[in-house]
Amino acid sequence: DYAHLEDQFQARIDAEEKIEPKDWMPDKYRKTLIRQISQHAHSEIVGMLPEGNWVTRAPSLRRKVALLAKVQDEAGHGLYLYGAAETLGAERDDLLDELHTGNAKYSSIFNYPTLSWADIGAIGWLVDGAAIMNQVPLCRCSYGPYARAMVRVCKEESFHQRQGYEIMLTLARGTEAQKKMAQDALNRWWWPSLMMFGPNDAESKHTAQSMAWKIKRFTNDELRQRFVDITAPQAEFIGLTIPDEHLKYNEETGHYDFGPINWDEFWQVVSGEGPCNRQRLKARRRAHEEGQWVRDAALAHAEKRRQRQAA
Ligand code: FAQ
Repeated sequence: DYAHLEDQFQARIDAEEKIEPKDWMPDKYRKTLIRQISQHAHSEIVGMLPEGNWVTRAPSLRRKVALLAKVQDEAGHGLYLYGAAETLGAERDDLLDELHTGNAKYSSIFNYPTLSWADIGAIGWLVDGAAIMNQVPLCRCSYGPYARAMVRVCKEESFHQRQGYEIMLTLARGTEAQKKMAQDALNRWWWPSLMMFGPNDAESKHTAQSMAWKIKRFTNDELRQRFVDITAPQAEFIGLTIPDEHLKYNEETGHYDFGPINWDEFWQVVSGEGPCNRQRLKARRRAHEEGQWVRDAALAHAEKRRQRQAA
């Protein structure tokens, strides 16, 4: 019976076995994974927009090449992740519909605007930095296809993080105006980056079950703390100031203490009312509509090949 199957399933999880697509799994495990993986895929795809805004305005050929490569990597991550969600029985068209109708979530961070070139540095350093912190443990996620997809994604994210940090370093060591631009970008991206890790543990409705199923290996607050601990000395090294008067190394705990997060802002952005939510969804819907001919052509080509093989 179902309870017995569930016990066996949990025993496999406890023994660190990977769960594969054809294995039995509780409905809620499947639903949780489809939710998380598809939100993750949408984040990668929507995440191309803020940076895409600067591809034509990169300050040098070298910067442009790196940025183009990064944005293309994100498209690739989105595709592996939709593929991983499909192994659970989800249909890609349905997932995209959910995104385009505004029903599916994607990371809050991509609803903020990129106002200067320094924002490209700040995104690589902070947003990819936060993404790696969250995704390295996902390489050990109990669901095989998601865990394996994360291995390559993390390698690419780590290159993204370094290119961003290097942009910030260069600006911070540049002219007064460049240093000011870097500081302004850090001021605007710092708090939204901390929000990427999700609500505090006490407010996180999914964490307990996702930890028991070893989908998540650390809680939202644990990963957020780790991110602050690693990033604070990096800011100091390049001579920029994190916009938090409470940020201070705590000798006793061995961690940085930091100030309160504005959760009202977070929930507002998550509910569709952030600075760029409408603009992002509009751009995605338009890209999807304008891509219709590509999907039609691919289907027609596949059909032609099928007929040729049958003949
Ligand atoms: N934004 O109970 P929890 C990237 C929602 S990295 C929007 O804590 P959970 C790379 C959450 O869905 C960014 N919504 O949920 C890149 C839930 O709502 P629901 C993507 C958020 O799942 C870099 C509710 O709040 N990374 O794209 C956010 O246990 C640069 C309650 O929350 C991933 O998706 C948020 N920040 O923990 C690309 C990683 N936080 O679904 C381009 C995989 C929470 O019940 C440029 N995902 N919510 O309606 C995860 O690790 C988890 O899903 C968390 C949330 C940690 C995000």
